[in-house]
Amino acid sequence: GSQVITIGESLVAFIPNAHTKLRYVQQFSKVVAGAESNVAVGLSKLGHPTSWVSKVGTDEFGQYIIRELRAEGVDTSHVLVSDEGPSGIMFKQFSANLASQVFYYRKGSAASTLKVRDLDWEYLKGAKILHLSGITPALSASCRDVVYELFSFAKQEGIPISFDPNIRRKLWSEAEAKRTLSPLIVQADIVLMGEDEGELLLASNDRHRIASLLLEKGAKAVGIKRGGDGAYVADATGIFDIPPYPVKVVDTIGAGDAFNAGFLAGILEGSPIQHCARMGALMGALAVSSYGDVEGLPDRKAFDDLMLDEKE
Ligand code: CKP
Ligand code: MG
Repeated sequence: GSQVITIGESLVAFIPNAHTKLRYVQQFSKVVAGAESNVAVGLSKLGHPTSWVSKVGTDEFGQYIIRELRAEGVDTSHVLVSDEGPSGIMFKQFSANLASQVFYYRKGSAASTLKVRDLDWEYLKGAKILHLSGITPALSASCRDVVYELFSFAKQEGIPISFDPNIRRKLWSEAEAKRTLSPLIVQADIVLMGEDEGELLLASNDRHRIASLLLEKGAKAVGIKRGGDGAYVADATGIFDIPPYPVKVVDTIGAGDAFNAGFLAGILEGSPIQHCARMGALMGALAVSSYGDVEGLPDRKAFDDLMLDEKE
Protein backbone atom coordinates (compact mmCIF):
# COMPACT_ATOMS: atom_id res chain seq x y z
CA GLY A 1 0.00 0.00 0.00
CA SER A 2 0.91 3.66 -0.08
CA GLN A 3 3.09 4.96 2.70
CA VAL A 4 1.91 8.52 2.43
CA ILE A 5 -1.63 9.49 1.50
CA THR A 6 -2.18 13.12 0.68
CA ILE A 7 -5.50 14.85 0.08
CA GLY A 8 -6.13 18.20 -1.61
CA GLU A 9 -6.98 20.04 -4.80
CA SER A 10 -4.76 20.00 -7.86
CA LEU A 11 -5.15 22.47 -10.67
CA VAL A 12 -4.05 22.76 -14.24
CA ALA A 13 -1.50 25.58 -14.14
CA PHE A 14 -0.79 27.70 -17.20
CA ILE A 15 2.77 29.00 -17.36
CA PRO A 16 3.27 32.06 -19.58
CA ASN A 17 6.13 31.94 -22.03
CA ALA A 18 7.10 35.57 -21.35
CA HIS A 19 7.92 37.66 -18.30
CA THR A 20 5.16 40.19 -18.68
CA LYS A 21 1.61 40.88 -17.56
CA LEU A 22 -0.87 38.18 -18.56
CA ARG A 23 -2.68 40.65 -20.84
CA TYR A 24 0.40 40.66 -23.08
CA VAL A 25 1.15 36.95 -22.92
CA GLN A 26 0.50 35.07 -26.15
CA GLN A 27 1.39 31.50 -25.21
CA PHE A 28 1.23 29.25 -22.19
CA SER A 29 2.55 25.84 -21.20
CA LYS A 30 0.28 23.55 -19.28
CA VAL A 31 1.43 21.71 -16.14
CA VAL A 32 -0.18 20.22 -13.04
CA ALA A 33 0.02 22.19 -9.78
CA GLY A 34 -1.31 21.55 -6.31
CA ALA A 35 0.49 21.65 -2.99
CA GLU A 36 -0.52 18.15 -1.90
CA SER A 37 0.03 16.42 -5.22
CA ASN A 38 3.40 18.19 -5.47
CA VAL A 39 4.39 16.47 -2.24
CA ALA A 40 3.14 13.15 -3.62
CA VAL A 41 5.16 13.54 -6.82
CA GLY A 42 8.31 14.49 -4.90
CA LEU A 43 7.99 11.46 -2.63
CA SER A 44 7.24 9.17 -5.53
CA LYS A 45 10.34 10.37 -7.38
CA LEU A 46 12.37 9.57 -4.26
CA GLY A 47 10.98 6.04 -4.28
CA HIS A 48 8.23 6.24 -1.67
CA PRO A 49 4.81 4.84 -2.66
CA THR A 50 2.34 7.67 -2.36
CA SER A 51 -1.33 8.21 -3.03
CA TRP A 52 -3.19 11.40 -3.88
CA VAL A 53 -6.89 11.57 -3.07
CA SER A 54 -9.08 14.31 -4.53
CA LYS A 55 -11.97 15.13 -6.80
CA VAL A 56 -11.68 16.37 -10.37
CA GLY A 57 -14.35 17.38 -12.86
CA THR A 58 -15.68 15.21 -15.69
CA ASP A 59 -13.57 17.20 -18.12
CA GLU A 60 -10.34 17.00 -20.08
CA PHE A 61 -8.38 18.90 -17.44
CA GLY A 62 -9.45 16.36 -14.82
CA GLN A 63 -8.23 13.54 -17.02
CA TYR A 64 -5.00 15.46 -17.64
CA ILE A 65 -4.35 15.90 -13.89
CA ILE A 66 -4.92 12.21 -13.19
CA ARG A 67 -2.83 11.16 -16.17
CA GLU A 68 0.16 13.31 -15.19
CA LEU A 69 0.15 12.26 -11.55
CA ARG A 70 -0.20 8.61 -12.51
CA ALA A 71 2.72 9.04 -14.88
CA GLU A 72 4.81 10.24 -11.95
CA GLY A 73 4.02 7.02 -10.11
CA VAL A 74 1.42 8.47 -7.75
CA ASP A 75 -1.51 6.17 -6.88
CA THR A 76 -4.63 7.91 -8.21
CA SER A 77 -6.99 4.99 -7.71
CA HIS A 78 -9.01 6.90 -5.10
CA VAL A 79 -9.47 10.11 -7.05
CA LEU A 80 -13.14 10.86 -7.65
CA VAL A 81 -14.42 12.19 -10.96
CA SER A 82 -17.52 14.28 -10.41
CA ASP A 83 -19.90 16.52 -12.34
CA GLU A 84 -20.46 18.75 -9.30
CA GLY A 85 -18.01 21.29 -10.72
CA PRO A 86 -15.14 21.71 -13.21
CA SER A 87 -11.49 20.97 -12.56
CA GLY A 88 -9.82 24.11 -11.22
CA ILE A 89 -7.19 26.03 -13.15
CA MET A 90 -4.66 28.73 -12.39
CA PHE A 91 -2.27 31.02 -14.20
CA LYS A 92 1.18 32.03 -13.11
CA GLN A 93 2.44 35.51 -13.96
CA PHE A 94 6.11 36.42 -13.99
CA SER A 95 6.87 40.09 -13.77
CA ALA A 96 10.12 41.75 -14.74
CA ASN A 97 11.53 41.46 -11.20
CA LEU A 98 10.93 37.69 -11.27
CA ALA A 99 8.46 37.52 -8.37
CA SER A 100 5.83 34.99 -9.42
CA GLN A 101 2.13 35.60 -8.88
CA VAL A 102 -0.80 33.23 -9.25
CA PHE A 103 -4.37 33.81 -10.40
CA TYR A 104 -6.90 31.15 -9.50
CA TYR A 105 -10.03 30.06 -11.37
CA ARG A 106 -11.12 27.45 -8.86
CA LYS A 107 -14.27 28.74 -7.13
CA GLY A 108 -16.94 26.03 -7.25
CA SER A 109 -14.44 23.48 -8.57
CA ALA A 110 -15.11 19.76 -8.25
CA ALA A 111 -12.43 19.53 -5.54
CA SER A 112 -14.13 22.24 -3.53
CA THR A 113 -17.20 19.98 -3.25
CA LEU A 114 -15.22 17.25 -1.47
CA LYS A 115 -17.16 16.09 1.56
CA VAL A 116 -16.72 13.70 4.46
CA ARG A 117 -18.88 10.99 2.88
CA ASP A 118 -16.82 11.09 -0.36
CA LEU A 119 -13.77 9.59 1.33
CA ASP A 120 -12.99 5.89 1.59
CA TRP A 121 -12.11 5.84 5.28
CA GLU A 122 -11.15 2.15 5.30
CA TYR A 123 -8.56 2.90 2.62
CA LEU A 124 -7.16 5.84 4.58
CA LYS A 125 -6.46 3.52 7.53
CA GLY A 126 -3.59 2.09 5.48
CA ALA A 127 -1.57 5.32 5.55
CA LYS A 128 1.76 5.55 7.40
CA ILE A 129 1.49 9.33 7.19
CA LEU A 130 -1.43 11.53 6.13
CA HIS A 131 -0.24 14.78 4.56
CA LEU A 132 -2.64 17.73 4.53
CA SER A 133 -2.40 21.44 3.93
CA GLY A 134 -4.26 24.55 5.02
CA ILE A 135 -5.31 25.19 1.44
CA THR A 136 -8.06 22.54 1.63
CA PRO A 137 -10.08 24.10 4.48
CA ALA A 138 -9.95 27.42 2.60
CA LEU A 139 -11.81 25.93 -0.37
CA SER A 140 -15.30 25.46 1.12
CA ALA A 141 -17.20 24.59 4.28
CA SER A 142 -17.41 20.92 3.27
CA CYS A 143 -13.64 20.84 2.64
CA ARG A 144 -13.06 22.38 6.06
CA ASP A 145 -15.21 19.63 7.59
CA VAL A 146 -13.16 17.03 5.71
CA VAL A 147 -9.91 18.35 7.16
CA TYR A 148 -11.24 18.53 10.71
CA GLU A 149 -12.63 15.01 10.34
CA LEU A 150 -9.30 13.75 9.01
CA PHE A 151 -7.50 15.15 12.05
CA SER A 152 -9.80 13.35 14.50
CA PHE A 153 -9.76 10.16 12.41
CA ALA A 154 -5.95 10.16 12.33
CA LYS A 155 -5.75 10.67 16.08
CA GLN A 156 -8.18 7.79 16.63
CA GLU A 157 -6.30 5.48 14.25
CA GLY A 158 -2.85 6.52 15.44
CA ILE A 159 -1.82 7.77 12.01
CA PRO A 160 0.62 10.70 12.11
CA ILE A 161 -0.56 13.85 10.35
CA SER A 162 1.90 15.97 8.45
CA PHE A 163 0.52 19.48 8.07
CA ASP A 164 1.57 22.54 6.09
CA PRO A 165 -0.65 25.57 6.81
CA ASN A 166 0.10 27.05 3.36
CA ILE A 167 -1.89 30.22 4.04
CA ARG A 168 -3.35 31.56 0.80
CA ARG A 169 -4.50 35.14 1.19
CA LYS A 170 -6.26 34.97 -2.16
CA LEU A 171 -8.58 32.23 -0.83
CA TRP A 172 -9.58 33.68 2.54
CA SER A 173 -8.93 36.46 5.00
CA GLU A 174 -6.16 36.29 7.59
CA ALA A 175 -8.77 36.26 10.33
CA GLU A 176 -10.54 33.24 8.83
CA ALA A 177 -7.26 31.46 8.18
CA LYS A 178 -6.19 32.07 11.75
CA ARG A 179 -9.49 30.89 13.21
CA THR A 180 -9.48 27.69 11.16
CA LEU A 181 -5.80 26.75 11.12
CA SER A 182 -4.64 27.67 14.64
CA PRO A 183 -6.52 24.75 16.24
CA LEU A 184 -5.19 22.37 13.57
CA ILE A 185 -1.49 23.23 13.55
CA VAL A 186 -1.12 22.34 17.24
CA GLN A 187 -2.61 18.87 16.63
CA ALA A 188 -0.24 17.84 13.85
CA ASP A 189 2.55 15.33 14.41
CA ILE A 190 4.76 16.83 11.73
CA VAL A 191 4.48 20.58 11.12
CA LEU A 192 5.99 22.02 7.96
CA MET A 193 5.38 25.75 7.90
CA GLY A 194 6.67 28.94 6.36
CA GLU A 195 8.58 31.29 8.62
CA ASP A 196 5.99 34.00 7.96
CA GLU A 197 3.14 31.78 9.14
CA GLY A 198 4.31 31.61 12.75
CA GLU A 199 3.26 35.14 13.55
CA LEU A 200 -0.34 34.64 12.41
CA LEU A 201 -0.91 31.11 13.72
CA LEU A 202 1.26 30.95 16.83
CA ALA A 203 1.69 34.64 17.66
CA SER A 204 5.45 34.36 17.44
CA ASN A 205 8.23 34.68 14.92
CA ASP A 206 10.83 33.29 17.29
CA ARG A 207 11.95 29.86 16.11
CA HIS A 208 12.71 28.62 19.62
CA ARG A 209 9.29 29.64 20.83
CA ILE A 210 7.49 28.19 17.80
CA ALA A 211 9.36 24.91 18.10
CA SER A 212 8.89 24.51 21.85
CA LEU A 213 5.21 25.43 21.58
CA LEU A 214 4.54 22.83 18.89
CA LEU A 215 6.67 20.13 20.53
CA GLU A 216 4.88 20.73 23.84
CA LYS A 217 1.56 20.23 22.05
CA GLY A 218 2.77 16.85 20.83
CA ALA A 219 4.46 17.47 17.48
CA LYS A 220 7.31 15.03 16.81
CA ALA A 221 9.02 17.10 14.12
CA VAL A 222 8.84 20.76 13.12
CA GLY A 223 10.18 22.35 9.97
CA ILE A 224 10.20 26.13 9.55
CA LYS A 225 10.87 26.99 5.92
CA ARG A 226 12.76 30.22 5.19
CA GLY A 227 12.97 30.17 1.40
CA GLY A 228 16.36 31.38 0.21
CA ASP A 229 17.58 31.54 3.81
CA GLY A 230 17.27 27.81 4.46
CA ALA A 231 15.23 26.30 7.28
CA TYR A 232 15.02 25.70 10.98
CA VAL A 233 14.04 22.22 12.12
CA ALA A 234 13.33 20.89 15.57
CA ASP A 235 12.46 17.73 17.41
CA ALA A 236 13.21 16.20 20.81
CA THR A 237 16.94 16.18 19.94
CA GLY A 238 17.13 19.95 19.50
CA ILE A 239 16.67 22.83 17.09
CA PHE A 240 18.91 23.15 14.05
CA ASP A 241 19.67 25.85 11.50
CA ILE A 242 19.86 24.40 7.98
CA PRO A 243 21.59 26.47 5.28
CA PRO A 244 19.97 26.81 1.85
CA TYR A 245 21.26 24.76 -1.03
CA PRO A 246 22.66 27.26 -3.56
CA VAL A 247 20.68 27.37 -6.79
CA LYS A 248 19.60 29.69 -9.61
CA VAL A 249 16.00 30.74 -8.91
CA VAL A 250 13.56 30.64 -11.80
CA ASP A 251 10.22 30.33 -9.96
CA THR A 252 9.82 29.92 -6.19
CA ILE A 253 6.30 28.40 -6.35
CA GLY A 254 6.42 24.77 -5.31
CA ALA A 255 9.56 25.10 -3.19
CA GLY A 256 7.69 24.55 0.04
CA ASP A 257 6.05 21.37 -1.21
CA ALA A 258 9.35 20.03 -2.52
CA PHE A 259 10.92 20.70 0.88
CA ASN A 260 8.04 18.77 2.46
CA ALA A 261 8.60 15.81 0.13
CA GLY A 262 12.32 15.60 0.90
CA PHE A 263 11.72 16.05 4.60
CA LEU A 264 9.01 13.35 4.74
CA ALA A 265 11.19 10.97 2.73
CA GLY A 266 13.84 11.41 5.43
CA ILE A 267 11.27 10.74 8.16
CA LEU A 268 10.08 7.57 6.37
CA GLU A 269 13.69 6.45 6.12
CA GLY A 270 14.22 7.00 9.85
CA SER A 271 16.86 9.69 9.36
CA PRO A 272 17.86 12.20 12.03
CA ILE A 273 16.00 15.48 11.67
CA GLN A 274 19.01 17.46 10.37
CA HIS A 275 19.33 14.96 7.57
CA CYS A 276 15.58 15.12 6.80
CA ALA A 277 15.95 18.89 6.60
CA ARG A 278 18.96 18.70 4.28
CA MET A 279 16.94 16.41 2.04
CA GLY A 280 14.11 18.95 2.12
CA ALA A 281 16.45 21.86 1.37
CA LEU A 282 17.90 20.07 -1.65
CA MET A 283 14.45 19.20 -3.02
CA GLY A 284 13.28 22.80 -2.48
CA ALA A 285 16.31 24.14 -4.33
CA LEU A 286 15.68 21.85 -7.28
CA ALA A 287 12.01 22.89 -7.43
CA VAL A 288 12.84 26.59 -7.82
CA SER A 289 15.13 25.89 -10.75
CA SER A 290 12.12 25.07 -13.02
CA TYR A 291 8.95 26.99 -13.99
CA GLY A 292 6.58 24.18 -13.07
CA ASP A 293 6.27 22.98 -9.47
CA VAL A 294 7.71 19.47 -9.88
CA GLU A 295 9.51 19.32 -13.22
CA GLY A 296 12.82 20.23 -11.55
CA LEU A 297 12.60 17.45 -8.97
CA PRO A 298 15.16 14.66 -9.31
CA ASP A 299 14.75 10.93 -9.36
CA ARG A 300 16.39 9.01 -6.54
CA LYS A 301 19.72 8.38 -8.21
CA ALA A 302 20.24 12.05 -9.12
CA PHE A 303 19.08 13.07 -5.66
CA ASP A 304 21.49 10.73 -3.87
CA ASP A 305 24.39 11.91 -6.04
CA LEU A 306 23.65 15.54 -5.17
CA MET A 307 23.33 14.72 -1.45
CA LEU A 308 26.73 13.04 -1.56
CA ASP A 309 28.35 16.00 -3.36
CA GLU A 310 26.99 18.29 -0.69
CA LYS A 311 28.76 16.43 2.10
CA GLU A 312 32.21 16.66 0.51
O1 CKP B 1 3.77 26.48 -1.03
P1 CKP B 1 4.13 26.09 -2.41
O2 CKP B 1 4.70 27.23 -3.22
O3 CKP B 1 5.05 24.91 -2.43
O4 CKP B 1 2.77 25.65 -3.06
C1 CKP B 1 2.44 25.83 -4.40
C2 CKP B 1 1.12 25.21 -4.75
O5 CKP B 1 -1.65 24.29 -4.52
C3 CKP B 1 0.77 25.52 -6.19
O6 CKP B 1 1.01 24.38 -6.95
C4 CKP B 1 -0.71 25.86 -6.14
O7 CKP B 1 -1.48 25.17 -7.03
C5 CKP B 1 -1.13 25.59 -4.72
O8 CKP B 1 0.07 25.71 -3.96
C6 CKP B 1 -2.21 26.58 -4.36
O9 CKP B 1 -3.38 26.19 -4.31
O10 CKP B 1 -1.86 27.75 -4.14
MG1 MG C 1 4.01 26.43 0.88
